[in-house]
Formats: sequence, C-alpha cells, structure tokens
Amino acid sequence: MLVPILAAALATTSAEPTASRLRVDQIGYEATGPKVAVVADDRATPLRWILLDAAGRQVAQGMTIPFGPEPASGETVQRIDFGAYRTIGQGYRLAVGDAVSQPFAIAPRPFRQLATDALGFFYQQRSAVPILARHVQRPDLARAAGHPREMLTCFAGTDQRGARWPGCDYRLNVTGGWYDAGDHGKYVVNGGISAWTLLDLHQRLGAWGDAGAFADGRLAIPENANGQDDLLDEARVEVEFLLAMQVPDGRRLTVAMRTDQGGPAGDFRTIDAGGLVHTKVGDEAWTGLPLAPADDRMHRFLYPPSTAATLNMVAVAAQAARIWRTRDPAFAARALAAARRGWAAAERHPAILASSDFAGSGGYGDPRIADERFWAAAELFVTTGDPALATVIEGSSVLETGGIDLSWGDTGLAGLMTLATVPNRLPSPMVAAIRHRIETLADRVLAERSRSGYRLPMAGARYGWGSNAMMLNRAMLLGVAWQIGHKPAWRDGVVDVADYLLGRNALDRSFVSGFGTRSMHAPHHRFWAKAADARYPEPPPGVVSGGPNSTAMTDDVAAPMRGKCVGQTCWTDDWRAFTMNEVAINWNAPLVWVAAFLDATRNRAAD
Ligand code: 9MR
Repeated sequence: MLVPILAAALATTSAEPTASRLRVDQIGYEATGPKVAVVADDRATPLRWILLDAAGRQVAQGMTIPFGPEPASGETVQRIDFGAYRTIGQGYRLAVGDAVSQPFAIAPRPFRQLATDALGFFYQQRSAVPILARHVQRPDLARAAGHPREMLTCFAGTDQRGARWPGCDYRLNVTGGWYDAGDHGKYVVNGGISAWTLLDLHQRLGAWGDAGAFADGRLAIPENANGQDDLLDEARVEVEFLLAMQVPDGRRLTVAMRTDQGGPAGDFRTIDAGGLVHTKVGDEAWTGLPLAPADDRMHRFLYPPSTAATLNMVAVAAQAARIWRTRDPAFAARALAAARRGWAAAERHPAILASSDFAGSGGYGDPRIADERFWAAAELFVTTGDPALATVIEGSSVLETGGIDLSWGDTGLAGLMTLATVPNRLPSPMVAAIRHRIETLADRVLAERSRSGYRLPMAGARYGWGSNAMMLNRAMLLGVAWQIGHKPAWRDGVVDVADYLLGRNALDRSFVSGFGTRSMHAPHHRFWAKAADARYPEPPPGVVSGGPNSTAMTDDVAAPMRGKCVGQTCWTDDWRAFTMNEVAINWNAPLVWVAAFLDATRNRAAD
C-alpha cells in the first residue's frame, strides 16, 4: 500500500517539485558510504523517520538526532542517519511526519557521471575552437569558435582611476585556453589554480587506485583518440594558454607599482619584463548577456604582468613539466624552461601587483604573494630538486601560518599538498612534518563540521563569493588528508560536501545543473543564457553555481535580498545574479576533483 504522504508527493507533476523541509543528496548515496539527511523542524525532541522505496513501501525507520539552531541557515535542524541501509535502488524518499524528501538513489557509484560531466564543462568553456555537437550532451550546446585568433597587444589608454597606460610594442599569440566563467575573460591567476587542480587530480588518481579514470576515450573531447589521458588533454589546453602569456625575453615594459595597495595612480616604472606573465586577456568593456563567444566584437587586450600571475604560471608549468616528462618530452622541456624563466623574473620583480582598475574584466587582484611564491617554489622543487628552492620552501611563512582554504588568491595549501604526497627531495622529517600539517588542518575542518547542522566544512554564517567552491576546496584538503592517513571521518567529510551541493541544504536545491530534481538552471553565463533569451541553451549538466553569497550582494538580484536571507539562503537561481549564480573554471575544477575522488575511493568508505 502506498503511504498517503508519498502519494501526495508523487501527485505533483510540475517540472520542478516544491522545496521540502527534509533535505537529501538528490542524486544519491553510496551503498557502502555514510547516508545523512537533514530536516528543518522547530522541535527539540527526536522524531520518527521512515525510508520509503520507489513503490512507497517502508523499508527502514529510526529516530532523528536533534542538532538545534543552525546559524548558517536560520533554521533549527535535526539529522537522519540511515547509513546502515545499503540496498541499491532508485526513487527512495525519506519522510518525517508530513515532510517528504526529493527522491534519491542508493547506488554503487553515485558520483561517477558527475565527475565526467563536471569535466565536460571545460571543453565547453574552450576558446578558439568550435564546440561540436558530437562532444556535448545536447545539440543546442554546440557553438561556433569564439576568438579564434588572438594576436593581442597591451592595453593602452586611461584606466578607471585615471592612470594612463602606455601599452607595449609587441603582440602575443594568446589564442585558446578556457573562458573564465560567465564572461569571456581569460585570466592567468584563475586559470593557473584551475589547471593545477585538474593536474593534481591526475597525479592522485593512481594513489587512489583509479589511474585510468580518464584514460583516452573516456571523455567526449576532440582529443579522445590520441593515445593520451583525456584529463591531461583537457588540462593542457589551459597550460598552453598560460605559457603563451609570458613576456618574451628582452622586452621592456612600463608597469604600475603597488596598484592593489592603493598606491598613487600612475606611479609607473619601466622595467625589463622578460619572463613575467601578463595577468589576463579581457574585453575593454563588459559585454552584455546573452552573447555567444563568436559574437563578441569588443576590443581585447593583454593586461599588465604581475608577480602573482607569473608565479601561477611557474607553479603549473613546473607541475606540467614532470607530468609530461615521458609522455611528451618536448612539451615538458618547453614548460620547464618557461617555469624557470618565470621564477627568475618573479625573483627580480617580487612585488608587482595586479591592477583591478580596468573596465571589462575581473580584477583577481592579490596583495599577498608569499603563498604564490611558496607554491611555485614547491612545484618547481618537486620537478627539479634544485636545492636553492628547498631553502625558499624551508624559509616560507606558509609552513606555519597557512590555513585551511585554497583559492585563486590563497595558494599555499596547493604547495603543501604537493610536497606532502608527490615524491621529492626534501629531508624526510620535513616531508613528515608537512604531512602532519595536512592532517592537522583537515582536523580543523572536521571541527568546523561538527559545529555545523548541515555537517559542512564551514560552520559560520558568512558565505562569500563562490562559497560552493570554498566548500569543495576544503573537501580537497580532507581528501588529501585521507590519502595520507586514511581516517574514515576525512572521507565522510568529503561526502558531506557533495551531499550539500546536491541538495542537502537549506534551499533543498542542487547547485549543480542537471543533477537532482531541483537543480540550478539559470546561471550567469553569456552563452548558457536560455533564461535571458530563449534562443540560447540552458547549461549542460555538471556545472556548479558559485553558491550562496551573503557578503558581496552587489548585483540587482542580490541587493534587495540584503537583510532578508541568512548565509546559506542568500542564493537564487537567476541569470542576473552574478554574485551568487555565476559559474567558473576554479569552481568546477574542485567539483571534478571531489567527484572523481569519491568515485575512485568508492569502496573505501570504511577504511
Ligand atoms: O571568484 C572571484 C571572487 O573571489 C571575487 O570576490 C569576485 C569579485 O572580484 O570575482 C570573482 O571572479 C570573477 C572574475 O573576476 C571575473 N570572471 C567571473 C569570476 C566569477 O564571478
């Protein structure tokens, strides 16, 4: 007999079901893994929950675990732990009283397709090549090549603070790479951390017992029959772009000093810029939405080099040099030469800060460069064993002060993760100390999780720009700690982040397009802009929204929400909401990493 409350839920035939108070991972749970749901309920006493199968039959039951007030959402919540139930199936629902969850699966590999689609995002963000129907999930996602030939010179003119930039006397061929996000900018700093994340995943898959996860032929990309790993093929698209952004030897360039620290506009100096790396390629003014990349008619420029962009390139080129050492020795040698040249240039010019004063593209300004220097030194040291770099590493403040976050502006943890797990010539007590440090940081993440009603790696109520990626990056830290020390709670913490993104949150929303019954549909994206203009497509599956943002509510949709939402609820699925609902390469890269980690370690939940 069908349980009556379920009959009511099933009777809803609209495309998108209404939100439930009982939140689950809408794609599902690993058969052998942890299974936690959250119900918002003002009562403080345990409540009876039941688990229903697809036919509406009760297959398990238990009592909820009260948590209490949840500051990140403004709710009072209780948890359901149904990890003991392991029968594989589709269409399960949980119920507490009249609250019925969205349907979900219990499956051997719930995250497998997510890893594949999340990686497919990068192909579809490629610049300069047509996106072909045979490589995408729906025909309407195919599009013409954008910016097929970018021979660009430096920005010349007046910036938003009135400084006059003189430009430069050369052009670089910077064709290709990935578009950053909803815009058509191509940024070295963000491209660097994104490419690094994918290459880092590649390096770890073997250790997780799944070296062939993205072997040739696994992905729908043009290179999928070239005999090379498809994940590496995709990452190389961006590595080539990073290399192309390097200033040729012997070039002199006029750069501004101290721009992001509020120095006087126009404090210019002419320097020997050879080896430095331009920060970005961008349009001279913001383009509107929608706009297919091929229809962008705006002038595009190279923007001035910075030390941070240079060190980003160094880190990734050094990482690439060891990954391709035997696969493609010529490419590896080219990458290593670029990394060495970049390192020398960054040492010569240690404090050239990016300027955020240009119209038409994002700032990615970063006043603190010690972390980029540590990261670049770490990658270059692991690849070359150069003792001078060991001295830089040993003297770096990042060893003691680095925190639990990894982002485009905070890259020290990337260096620590590499030094902890990729074989290198640091003295073994030092490697042991770094490994211990990773575990200690991961335990700090677990401490946050224990204070969070939704079991998130962040307990606070302040959600920043790209909060979903912040959660995913903390999940990466947990994943690396698990790789080192195999504590089950570290892996469980990664599952919690996946569950949160896929529906176990205060909005009962999957932030990933195409995954879950209440998923994101209308990102801030110039091409996946159906909500803005029906002639454009919806996003492909596997794209993660930036997520709740309660701290920078500056767009037209977010501004009126100020004071009316709490942390996690400061989000809406609206294409105009660029502070909350944009998508970006540095957000999808850790999604790929996390989904692939969970899939690769699928039978290790209780290790
Ligand atoms: O991800 C970036 C976030 O950390 C910053 O707070 C924000 C404002 O500067 O910019 C974000 O990056 C955007 C970039 O500048 C331009 N492309 C879209 C990016 C995602 O919104």
